[in-house]
Amino acid sequence: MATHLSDSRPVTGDLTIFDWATGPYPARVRIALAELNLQSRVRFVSVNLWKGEHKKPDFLARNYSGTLPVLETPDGTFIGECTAITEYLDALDGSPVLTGATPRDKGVIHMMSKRAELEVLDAVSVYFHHATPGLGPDVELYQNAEWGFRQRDKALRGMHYFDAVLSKQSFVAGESFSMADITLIGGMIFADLVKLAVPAECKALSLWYHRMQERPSVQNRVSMSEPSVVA
Ligand SMILES: N[C@@H](CCC(=O)N[C@@H](CS)C(=O)NCC(=O)O)C(=O)O
Repeated sequence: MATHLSDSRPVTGDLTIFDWATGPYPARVRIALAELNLQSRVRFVSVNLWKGEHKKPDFLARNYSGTLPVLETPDGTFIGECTAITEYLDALDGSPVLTGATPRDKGVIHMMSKRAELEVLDAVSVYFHHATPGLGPDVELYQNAEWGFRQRDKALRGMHYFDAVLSKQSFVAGESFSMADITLIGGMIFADLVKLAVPAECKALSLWYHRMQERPSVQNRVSMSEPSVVA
């Protein structure tokens, strides 16, 4: 279930996630939660991006960066950044399945996840915020369209890179599903939202994304907190 930022209903889960149900970055944590079967422990608090609630002082006190999602742990610690939240969730029962069980796997997964952020997801995000109306004039206080279009082109180059990776292996960081796949899924979700098409020649990337979209964790990410999301 989801409550609103200003709602004071009692906490039902021991983990609280401040997010926006349809956001591409929140999607990453929602997918991780479902993959780890932790949804029932979470209370979602909806923070309205379109109204700029993530830039208001009470939210900035929880996450200096003014971005979603943010996790509040049972001891009242706030953890921002999808990668950090996923690492926290994956470590809860002592047997990580998304972030690597060996030093080698941890390193490779972190590297490929960071690469998916830098080369695709964050680049699409900059394109959205700078070269499109983004979240609207009340929230987008500075825009630089040229920078936005450069980042769009970077994202398209990134898609070609991941197409080459996925033509040689089943998943982004090797032969099993990991946080790195979740990060790239976030990039593809954002690309869909801004109507940035995957280049036709990126067949391995498209086939991988088709497979990813069949995972229940990806399919059910928005409904995880609906219908009580406050718009
Ligand atoms: N590096 C952050 C980025 C988070 C992010 O950009 N979240 C989006 C939500 S889809 C956001 O808050 N955007 C609002 C803004 O940048 O004004 C992370 O990985 O959590």
